[in-house]
Amino acid sequence: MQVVGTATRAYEQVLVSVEQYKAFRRDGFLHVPGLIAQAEVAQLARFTEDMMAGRCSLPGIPAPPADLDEAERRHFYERIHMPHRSSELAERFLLHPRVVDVLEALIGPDVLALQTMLFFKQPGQAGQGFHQDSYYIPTQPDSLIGAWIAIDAATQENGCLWMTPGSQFEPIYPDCDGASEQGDTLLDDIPAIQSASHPDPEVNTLANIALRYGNEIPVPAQPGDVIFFGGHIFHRSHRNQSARSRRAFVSHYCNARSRVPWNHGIPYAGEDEGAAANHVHILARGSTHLPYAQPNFGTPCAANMPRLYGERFDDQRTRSMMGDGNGFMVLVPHDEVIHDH
Ligand SMILES: O=C(O)CCC(=O)C(=O)O
Repeated sequence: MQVVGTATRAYEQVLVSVEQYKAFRRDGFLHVPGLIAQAEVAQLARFTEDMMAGRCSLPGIPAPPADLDEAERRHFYERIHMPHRSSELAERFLLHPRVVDVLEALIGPDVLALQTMLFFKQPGQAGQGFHQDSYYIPTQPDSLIGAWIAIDAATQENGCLWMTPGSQFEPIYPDCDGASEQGDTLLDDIPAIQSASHPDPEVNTLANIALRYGNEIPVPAQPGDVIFFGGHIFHRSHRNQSARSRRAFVSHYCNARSRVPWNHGIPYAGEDEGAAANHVHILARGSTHLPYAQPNFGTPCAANMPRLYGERFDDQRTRSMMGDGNGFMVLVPHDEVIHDH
């Protein structure tokens, strides 16, 4: 396989093993230790400290009022949404090439970057009850995936993620409280749920379904670890019951050939006529027949460096991610595959 283009990647490309790919499909999530360098995680930590101290703010997001004491300031934010649209740093982490390398293997090769969230989760702050991310972010076909970057060490005590392996094969449960229009309503025997994400399992009725699995597991993580999880898996996190922060930077992506009728609740061109919002989301890797946006701050990605991260090949052959025979997931042209059936 020949990689073309004059520029070269300024980082060591991450190869995903076939075993990791299989684990993601089998369990519904994949924990990749140490994917992000400590120096880079420290930048995210500093950014959250600056926000909590009121030293930096983002457009549209109020800063902590000056009369708050330090403890109150630290609890002013629980999470902020879509920081990549106004922060160069957040855009850089959304399009982090090592994260996108893994996404390319798991849901690619074509990857569209949709969303970012910064969780502050200071001591005492709440967790997020059982939910499925595709309930909030529709993609058609549904190829949604989250990448959860640990900024602090996440433990059971300070509210790490908990996953329910196997539940990634569940449909998206529709609701009966109008919180989401998503959900599989055309299939029989899929009950409507109520109060998804509510931490109390008595209130959040998705818990009745999730807890039947009986195999929920904590996923502790170290700073720089990234947990990738599909849009259907049942997952949650508990309140931070420690004296330590549990911050995380979370991004969502889909295959760039999926239609995305979602812009974080913000209207977009053609929405009334049923158009999709792909044109406001950034092409991180590969190519697509659908529209896409450029990154606001020029972070290198397929949208602005197609020869390096986009098309990459001179020929027009169709390629998919497949095992290379040495145990790694790589882009393979279809006509090189030998079919024995
Ligand atoms: O970080 C957390 O506590 C919850 C994150 C989560 O559930 C999500 O991003 O879907």
